[in-house]
Order: sequence, then structure tokens, then C-alpha cells
Amino acid sequence: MKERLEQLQVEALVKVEQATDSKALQEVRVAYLGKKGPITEVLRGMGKLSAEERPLIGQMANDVRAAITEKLEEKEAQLQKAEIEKKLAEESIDVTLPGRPVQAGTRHPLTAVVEHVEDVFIGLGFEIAEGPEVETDYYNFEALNLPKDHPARDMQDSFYITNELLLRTHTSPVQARTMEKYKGKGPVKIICPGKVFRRDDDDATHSHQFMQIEGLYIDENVRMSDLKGVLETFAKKFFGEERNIRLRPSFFPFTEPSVEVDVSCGMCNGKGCRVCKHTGWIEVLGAGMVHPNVLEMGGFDSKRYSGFAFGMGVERLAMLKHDIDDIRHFYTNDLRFLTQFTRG
Ligand code: 2NL
Repeated sequence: MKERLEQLQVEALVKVEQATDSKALQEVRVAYLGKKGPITEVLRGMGKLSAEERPLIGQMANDVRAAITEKLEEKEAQLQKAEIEKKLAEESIDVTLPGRPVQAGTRHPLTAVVEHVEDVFIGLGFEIAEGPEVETDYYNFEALNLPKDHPARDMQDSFYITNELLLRTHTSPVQARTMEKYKGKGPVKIICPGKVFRRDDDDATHSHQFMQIEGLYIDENVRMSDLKGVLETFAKKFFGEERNIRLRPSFFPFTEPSVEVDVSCGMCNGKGCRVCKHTGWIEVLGAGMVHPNVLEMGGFDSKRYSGFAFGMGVERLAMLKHDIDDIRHFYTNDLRFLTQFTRG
């Protein structure tokens, strides 16, 4: 019996040592110290022993049990420590590693131009007005002195949705709506940036969708010289202080008189070059004094009030400012193009 206990102790200690996780350890515990284990069996068989042997074997069995228990606890602690260390090693973060670069977006060049123009006109006391891209025939044409049979309607082939609804062909309808809101009482001093749509074939200088900024100033005694002063300030603030403007007579149904506005060429300082086609001037916008019919339809007394209005294409402004040769660059979303423009 003594040998049997010694053998059990050696066996159990080896198995404890070999256990690699707490589950294996628990199995050893059950196998050797459990109710059906060999040590319990030895103790049960003690009845057959002599009176001298019984306390010795009993003592020995208890020692063996204690030795195995101690070894089990020691191993258990060891395994737990190893598990914590393993977990810590796995979860550790190397704070000295460089961060992953974040690809930040840039403003779209057209957005940057719109914001620049807005800043200039806000500085001159204008407010920003917006309106729907799907418009009624009335606000897009009728209220702007373009009656149904007007030949100018052929000039702008439009995207019609129904007989009465279309994609706006300019941002003027926002101005017509704003005039109504003011109920005949000036001043009105707004600019209207936004998308507009025309049935055009796309090429290097035409897009069926583009952006426009229009401006409107209505008050008592607004004169052509006010228009000239505001547009000259705009040209200098947007393109550079060295620039000048000139006005040439033109025609629009909604203004009378009407003008085309040129800005002196920034490439050659007006001497003539490829950019200005050797004229020294670049056409940038159309403008004029608001037609009395337009004032009246907007609810303003044309005997008391006068106003000026202007309109410009945002893509054209951006192309002139950044020397871009194809309007389609703005709509093809090539990051190599888009990331080149950030207004400082
Ligand atoms: C151009 C010319 C222009 C206007 C737009 C306007 C609006 C109202 C009344 C009178 Cl509500 N006029 N807008 C006036 C003259 C020219 O745009 O070449 N745009 C790209």
C-alpha cells in the first residue's frame, strides 16, 4: 500500500506538471483526489490493515493528498500568471508607431469660387438668396420679361418636366421670387448662386449643367455708375487689384440698357496674349439696369425704384482664375485635378 501511494504521488505530480491549461489541471484534480479516485480507494481499504499500519498509511495518504493539492495550487497560479501575461502581450499598443495618414478632402474648386464671390459681395452689403432648381415657367421666363412667344426662349433650349415646370436655365427666378417677398419696398440687395441647366451638347466650354451667380440691387436712385463701381470692386477683389473693367453695349430681355463686362487680361496686363486672344480684355459677365417690366412684375413701382442686375458663370470664373482649359474637369471628379485648388 505504501508503494501504491508513493507511485500515485509521483504519477499525479508528473501529470500536474504536464498540464498546459486550467481545464487539464481540473481533470488531474478529479482523477487523483476525487471521490472515485485512487487515494479515496486506498483510504477505504484501510479496514483490512493492522492496528500498527493503519495510522501510518492514514498519515501517508493525507501527506500524498496534501502534496498533490499543493502542487495543483502552485501550478494553477503559474498557469493563471502565464495567461495574464499572454493577454497583456497581445493587447499591448506600441504608442511609438507612426499614425496612419488620414486623407482629408478639399473644397471643390467651384465651391471655392462661389465662396470667394460671396465674400466679396457680402463685404459690399449684399445678402445671399437661394431658390428651387425645378422652376415654374412663370418665374424662369414670364417674370423676367420673356413672354411665351419671345424669341429669346429659343436661345435657351430648356429641360422641361411638364408644360409648366422646367429645370431653371438661370438663377434669375430666385431674384424674381425675392422681389415678390419684399412687397414693393426696397432696398433689395442680393446675390443668387446656384446650379442651372441648359440643353447643350457638352464640350470643352459648354456643360448642360453649370453654376451661375446673379446679383440684384433695387433702391431709389440706383444708377449705371453704381453698377460700374460694384463690378469694378468685384473684379479687383476677385482677380486682383491691378485689374480694370470696361462695359460694352449688349442686349438682355430683362435689362435695359444691357452691357457685357470685360476684365483686363491678367496674363499680359492688357497688352494682348493667347489668353485674351490679343485683345487685352476678357469677357466675364453680363449686366444692365433692371427692365421696368421686370420691376413692375416683381411688385416694384418703376417710377420710384430702379435697379441693376448682373449674371456670371462660375465655371468660366474658375477657368480664368486657374487657367483651366476644359469645363469637363469640374465634373469628372479626378482627384489629381480636384486637389489642386484650395483658396488660401
Ligand atoms: C449672363 C448675363 C444677366 C441678369 C443676368 C437679371 C435678373 C433680374 C432682373 C434683371 Cl431678376 N436681370 N439678371 C441681368 C443681366 C445679365 O446674366 O451672361 N449670365 C451668365
